[in-house]
Amino acid sequence: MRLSSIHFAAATQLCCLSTSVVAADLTIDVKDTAGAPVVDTVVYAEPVSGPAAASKKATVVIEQKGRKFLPLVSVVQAGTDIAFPNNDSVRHHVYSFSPAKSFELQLYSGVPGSPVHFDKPGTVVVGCNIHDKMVAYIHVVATSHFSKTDDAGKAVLTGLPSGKYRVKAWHYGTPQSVSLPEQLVSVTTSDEVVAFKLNAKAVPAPQ
Ligand SMILES: [Cu+2]
Repeated sequence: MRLSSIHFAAATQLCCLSTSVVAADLTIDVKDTAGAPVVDTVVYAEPVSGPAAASKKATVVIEQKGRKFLPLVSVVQAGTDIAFPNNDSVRHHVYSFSPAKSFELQLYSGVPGSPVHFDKPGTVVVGCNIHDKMVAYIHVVATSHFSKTDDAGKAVLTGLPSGKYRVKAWHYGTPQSVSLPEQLVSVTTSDEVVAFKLNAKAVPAPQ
Protein backbone atom coordinates (compact mmCIF):
# COMPACT_ATOMS: atom_id res chain seq x y z
CA MET A 1 0.00 0.00 0.00
CA ARG A 2 2.69 2.40 1.06
CA LEU A 3 4.93 1.39 -1.83
CA SER A 4 2.23 1.86 -4.43
CA SER A 5 1.40 5.33 -3.18
CA ILE A 6 5.08 6.28 -3.51
CA HIS A 7 5.04 4.97 -7.04
CA PHE A 8 1.95 6.94 -7.72
CA ALA A 9 3.54 10.13 -6.39
CA ALA A 10 6.63 9.59 -8.53
CA ALA A 11 4.54 9.00 -11.61
CA THR A 12 2.52 12.14 -10.94
CA GLN A 13 5.67 14.20 -10.64
CA LEU A 14 7.04 12.85 -13.88
CA CYS A 15 3.84 13.62 -15.67
CA CYS A 16 3.72 17.18 -14.39
CA LEU A 17 7.34 17.94 -15.04
CA SER A 18 7.08 16.84 -18.62
CA THR A 19 3.93 18.85 -19.33
CA SER A 20 4.67 21.92 -17.24
CA VAL A 21 4.84 25.13 -19.28
CA VAL A 22 7.86 27.27 -18.70
CA ALA A 23 6.90 30.91 -18.54
CA ALA A 24 8.77 34.18 -18.52
CA ASP A 25 7.96 37.89 -18.34
CA LEU A 26 8.55 40.19 -21.28
CA THR A 27 9.14 43.84 -20.44
CA ILE A 28 8.44 46.23 -23.28
CA ASP A 29 9.97 49.68 -23.34
CA VAL A 30 8.52 52.24 -25.76
CA LYS A 31 10.14 55.55 -26.60
CA ASP A 32 9.48 58.10 -29.32
CA THR A 33 12.08 59.15 -31.86
CA ALA A 34 13.30 61.86 -29.45
CA GLY A 35 13.80 59.27 -26.69
CA ALA A 36 10.81 60.28 -24.54
CA PRO A 37 8.68 57.48 -23.00
CA VAL A 38 5.38 56.91 -24.80
CA VAL A 39 2.49 56.27 -22.42
CA ASP A 40 -0.68 54.41 -23.51
CA THR A 41 1.03 52.35 -26.19
CA VAL A 42 -0.75 49.06 -26.80
CA VAL A 43 1.78 46.22 -26.81
CA TYR A 44 1.08 42.57 -27.49
CA ALA A 45 2.72 39.27 -28.33
CA GLU A 46 1.24 36.95 -30.95
CA PRO A 47 2.47 33.34 -30.77
CA VAL A 48 4.07 32.49 -34.14
CA SER A 49 2.44 29.06 -33.84
CA GLY A 50 -0.97 30.72 -34.15
CA PRO A 51 -3.55 32.07 -31.71
CA ALA A 52 -4.45 30.05 -28.64
CA ALA A 53 -7.98 28.72 -28.34
CA ALA A 54 -10.34 31.51 -27.40
CA SER A 55 -11.75 31.38 -23.92
CA LYS A 56 -14.61 33.28 -22.33
CA LYS A 57 -13.45 36.78 -21.62
CA ALA A 58 -14.63 39.16 -18.93
CA THR A 59 -16.56 42.22 -20.02
CA VAL A 60 -14.39 45.35 -20.23
CA VAL A 61 -15.74 48.77 -19.22
CA ILE A 62 -15.19 52.14 -20.90
CA GLU A 63 -17.14 54.70 -18.90
CA GLN A 64 -18.12 58.23 -19.78
CA LYS A 65 -17.30 60.68 -17.03
CA GLY A 66 -16.67 64.44 -17.15
CA ARG A 67 -17.53 64.28 -20.87
CA LYS A 68 -14.60 61.98 -21.51
CA PHE A 69 -14.20 58.32 -22.23
CA LEU A 70 -12.20 56.57 -19.51
CA PRO A 71 -9.83 55.04 -20.23
CA LEU A 72 -8.70 56.82 -23.39
CA VAL A 73 -7.00 53.66 -24.71
CA SER A 74 -8.15 50.06 -24.28
CA VAL A 75 -6.74 46.81 -25.58
CA VAL A 76 -8.91 43.70 -25.68
CA GLN A 77 -8.69 40.23 -27.17
CA ALA A 78 -11.02 39.54 -30.10
CA GLY A 79 -14.23 38.07 -28.70
CA THR A 80 -14.49 40.54 -25.80
CA ASP A 81 -17.61 42.50 -24.84
CA ILE A 82 -17.24 46.14 -23.83
CA ALA A 83 -19.82 48.00 -21.74
CA PHE A 84 -20.17 51.78 -22.12
CA PRO A 85 -21.83 53.05 -18.92
CA ASN A 86 -22.64 56.77 -18.91
CA ASN A 87 -21.72 58.16 -15.48
CA ASP A 88 -22.40 61.76 -16.48
CA SER A 89 -25.60 63.67 -15.88
CA VAL A 90 -25.72 64.57 -19.59
CA ARG A 91 -26.69 62.04 -22.24
CA HIS A 92 -24.18 60.64 -24.72
CA HIS A 93 -24.57 59.08 -28.15
CA VAL A 94 -21.65 56.66 -28.56
CA TYR A 95 -20.64 55.41 -31.99
CA SER A 96 -17.85 54.16 -34.23
CA PHE A 97 -17.51 53.99 -38.00
CA SER A 98 -14.28 51.96 -37.86
CA PRO A 99 -14.16 48.93 -40.20
CA ALA A 100 -13.08 46.66 -37.29
CA LYS A 101 -16.38 47.48 -35.50
CA SER A 102 -19.04 49.88 -36.52
CA PHE A 103 -21.77 50.43 -33.93
CA GLU A 104 -24.06 53.02 -32.43
CA LEU A 105 -25.57 53.44 -28.96
CA GLN A 106 -28.38 55.96 -29.41
CA LEU A 107 -28.54 58.91 -26.99
CA TYR A 108 -28.63 57.43 -23.49
CA SER A 109 -27.97 57.89 -19.80
CA GLY A 110 -26.98 55.15 -17.39
CA VAL A 111 -26.02 51.72 -18.64
CA PRO A 112 -27.04 50.67 -22.17
CA GLY A 113 -29.04 47.44 -22.42
CA SER A 114 -26.20 45.26 -23.64
CA PRO A 115 -22.46 45.58 -24.12
CA VAL A 116 -20.87 45.75 -27.59
CA HIS A 117 -19.10 42.64 -28.91
CA PHE A 118 -15.66 43.15 -30.51
CA ASP A 119 -14.73 40.12 -32.61
CA LYS A 120 -12.38 41.46 -35.29
CA PRO A 121 -8.75 42.50 -34.71
CA GLY A 122 -8.06 46.13 -35.60
CA THR A 123 -8.41 49.66 -34.31
CA VAL A 124 -11.80 51.06 -33.31
CA VAL A 125 -12.09 54.81 -32.80
CA VAL A 126 -15.08 55.68 -30.63
CA GLY A 127 -16.77 59.07 -30.50
CA CYS A 128 -19.86 60.81 -29.16
CA ASN A 129 -22.31 62.38 -31.56
CA ILE A 130 -23.11 65.17 -29.09
CA HIS A 131 -19.65 66.02 -27.76
CA ASP A 132 -17.15 66.21 -30.62
CA LYS A 133 -14.10 66.24 -28.37
CA MET A 134 -14.89 62.89 -26.79
CA VAL A 135 -12.72 60.10 -28.17
CA ALA A 136 -11.62 56.62 -27.13
CA TYR A 137 -9.34 54.16 -28.90
CA ILE A 138 -9.83 50.41 -28.73
CA HIS A 139 -7.20 48.11 -30.19
CA VAL A 140 -8.57 44.59 -30.68
CA VAL A 141 -5.86 41.91 -30.81
CA ALA A 142 -5.78 38.21 -31.67
CA THR A 143 -3.85 37.14 -28.58
CA SER A 144 -4.33 36.94 -24.83
CA HIS A 145 -0.86 38.44 -24.19
CA PHE A 146 -1.34 42.20 -24.22
CA SER A 147 -0.84 45.31 -22.11
CA LYS A 148 -0.49 49.09 -22.21
CA THR A 149 2.58 51.18 -21.39
CA ASP A 150 2.65 53.28 -18.22
CA ASP A 151 3.98 56.83 -17.73
CA ALA A 152 7.53 55.48 -18.03
CA GLY A 153 6.69 53.91 -21.42
CA LYS A 154 6.92 50.43 -19.93
CA ALA A 155 4.62 47.42 -19.94
CA VAL A 156 5.11 43.84 -18.80
CA LEU A 157 3.57 40.79 -20.45
CA THR A 158 3.63 38.29 -17.62
CA GLY A 159 3.74 34.52 -17.77
CA LEU A 160 4.44 34.04 -21.47
CA PRO A 161 4.79 30.33 -22.22
CA SER A 162 8.13 29.65 -23.90
CA GLY A 163 8.08 29.93 -27.67
CA LYS A 164 8.38 32.41 -30.51
CA TYR A 165 6.28 35.56 -30.59
CA ARG A 166 5.67 38.51 -32.85
CA VAL A 167 5.74 41.45 -30.44
CA LYS A 168 3.91 44.53 -31.74
CA ALA A 169 3.31 48.07 -30.57
CA TRP A 170 0.46 50.40 -31.52
CA HIS A 171 -0.13 54.00 -30.49
CA TYR A 172 -3.04 56.23 -31.50
CA GLY A 173 -0.56 58.99 -32.35
CA THR A 174 1.09 56.85 -35.03
CA PRO A 175 0.04 57.79 -38.56
CA GLN A 176 -2.34 55.13 -39.91
CA SER A 177 -0.23 54.75 -43.06
CA VAL A 178 2.73 53.55 -41.01
CA SER A 179 2.86 49.79 -40.59
CA LEU A 180 3.06 48.49 -37.03
CA PRO A 181 6.57 47.96 -35.73
CA GLU A 182 7.13 44.34 -34.85
CA GLN A 183 9.91 42.21 -33.43
CA LEU A 184 10.35 38.48 -33.45
CA VAL A 185 11.20 37.36 -29.93
CA SER A 186 12.10 33.93 -28.62
CA VAL A 187 10.84 33.56 -25.07
CA THR A 188 12.71 31.00 -23.02
CA THR A 189 12.96 30.56 -19.28
CA SER A 190 14.45 33.96 -18.52
CA ASP A 191 12.73 37.33 -18.52
CA GLU A 192 13.55 39.65 -21.41
CA VAL A 193 13.27 43.28 -22.43
CA VAL A 194 12.16 44.45 -25.85
CA ALA A 195 12.57 48.09 -26.86
CA PHE A 196 10.50 49.93 -29.46
CA LYS A 197 11.11 53.32 -30.98
CA LEU A 198 7.80 54.67 -32.21
CA ASN A 199 7.17 57.41 -34.70
CA ALA A 200 4.56 58.75 -32.32
CA LYS A 201 4.55 61.86 -30.24
CA ALA A 202 4.11 61.29 -26.52
CA VAL A 203 0.93 63.28 -26.83
CA PRO A 204 -1.16 64.06 -23.78
CA ALA A 205 -4.73 62.78 -23.73
CA PRO A 206 -7.10 65.02 -25.70
CA GLN A 207 -9.19 67.24 -23.43
CU1 LIG B 1 -21.33 62.87 -25.30
